[in-house]
Amino acid sequence: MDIMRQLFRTKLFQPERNVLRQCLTASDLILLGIGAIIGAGIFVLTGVAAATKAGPAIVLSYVLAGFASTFAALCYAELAASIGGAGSAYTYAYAGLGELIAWIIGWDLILEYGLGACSVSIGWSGYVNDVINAIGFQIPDQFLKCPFEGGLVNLPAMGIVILLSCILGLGVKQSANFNASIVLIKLIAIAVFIGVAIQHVNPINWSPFMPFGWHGVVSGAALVFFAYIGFDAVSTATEETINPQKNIPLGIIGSLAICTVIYILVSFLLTGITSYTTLNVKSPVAETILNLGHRLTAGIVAAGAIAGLTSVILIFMYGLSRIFFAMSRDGLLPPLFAVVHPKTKTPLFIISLSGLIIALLAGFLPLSTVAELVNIGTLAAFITVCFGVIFLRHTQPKLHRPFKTPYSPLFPILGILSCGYLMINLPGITWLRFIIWLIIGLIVYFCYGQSHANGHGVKS
Ligand code: ALA
Repeated sequence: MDIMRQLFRTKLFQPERNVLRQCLTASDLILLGIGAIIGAGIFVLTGVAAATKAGPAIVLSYVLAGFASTFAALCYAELAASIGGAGSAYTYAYAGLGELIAWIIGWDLILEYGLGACSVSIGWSGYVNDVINAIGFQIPDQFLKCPFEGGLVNLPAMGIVILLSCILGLGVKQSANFNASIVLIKLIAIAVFIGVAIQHVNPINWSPFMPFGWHGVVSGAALVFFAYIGFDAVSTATEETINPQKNIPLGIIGSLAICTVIYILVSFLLTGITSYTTLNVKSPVAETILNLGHRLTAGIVAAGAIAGLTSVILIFMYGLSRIFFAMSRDGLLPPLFAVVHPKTKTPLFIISLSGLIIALLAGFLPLSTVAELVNIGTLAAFITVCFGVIFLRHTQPKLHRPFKTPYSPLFPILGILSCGYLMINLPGITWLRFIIWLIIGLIVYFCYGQSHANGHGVKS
């Protein structure tokens, strides 16, 4: 503890301890959003969701999940522009709904971003291994699987998390530039896929369109909702954005709109070029295009998928560090988490610590089954944000709102209902795990957060 205190007092950690660098533009934010949104959802989950849940109607699942996300995104845009803060939904809840609700949402966001980064890094490892195998090399099995799966450690998953933590530590502009280049790769890959797939569509593949009925479409939507998660991470960049009141709504809504169009196109084409029954494989988009005889395109799609997964991990880890930063600045978590390095202007300590923890989890746990926890956590945050818009319009009608959710309270209510509908379609075991996570959070709050809170969050 003494060492910690001394470290905390050193010059390195003193000047402008809690101030981040304001340098992100609207295009940085749109790319940040696309970076966080397009990843395992479209490149991996679409296959299993089409094959086992929705059939060719997976496109409707995407439309449905897109609606739920749009209502939530509009509410996020309103609160981010009028309240601001690096803590996203946590900060809005603090300003409008009080400390305990804010804590619960903050804890919930830690689950979303932490577990999200972790599960996507495990998927990343699988994809990279496929590519390494395809070019004739092999990583020994014990370095690809965690002990629960008969291996020693998942080294690639650990490696990517550590590498991305280092990039995040360098500075937010550096991270945004790195993100922009990998987003470009994935967008090119998607464009190439669309260009090739359009020539191979056979309408017979769309029949029967809804083999599992409407129920299949809805449970498919609850699963592919994962593909939309990430636009909310844009709101964690509020304190690092130039003119956030205008640019954050642009970043959130712009990135979601672009990705929704891409998802509808890709899922429609994917089920049009092959029978949905063939899609339950690890890399459905790349494999389908390979089966059509397009080796080069399949390689480009695989590269795009790896780029996609990389940017998702990067932005989720970015979001996680900013949530920790905001909660710590309000006293709910130890003060060291909010210390900003004077040179890089990034919360270096918490980036390193969370990077280390995520790397360990990714290396030693089989987290794939826990991915649905990310969905339930995110849906809970979305519902709170929609509710926050209705509540704040009522309690603080004069609050300056540079962006307003249209048709309020109708749209926020539709957001609550659609997210709630997706939530109740998640498996019982996911609910149980989520409740256990929240109980652990309440214990931490009552043992630490409540007595250390400094009330700053109320003034956000
Ligand atoms: N939306 C992100 C993905 O699909 C989480 O990987």
